[in-house]
Amino acid sequence: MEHITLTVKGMSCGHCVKAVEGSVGALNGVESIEVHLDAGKVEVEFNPEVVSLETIKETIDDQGYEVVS
Ligand SMILES: [Cu+2]
Repeated sequence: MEHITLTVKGMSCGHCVKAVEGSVGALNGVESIEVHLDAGKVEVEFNPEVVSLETIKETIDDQGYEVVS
């Protein structure tokens, strides 16, 4: 299991939190996701053998937010 913290731009309210948590949380291989709205951080625990970091980033991107790092 891998644990990463991403910096994500554009999240501003509870709806954004739900959009990111819901979409990433629905991915196969994602064990847990937590959005820290004030800090603009997204913490993800995932199994890299099942889902790639690239897929996680793209999923956040597809929701309309920008993964900065
Ligand atoms: Cu929002």
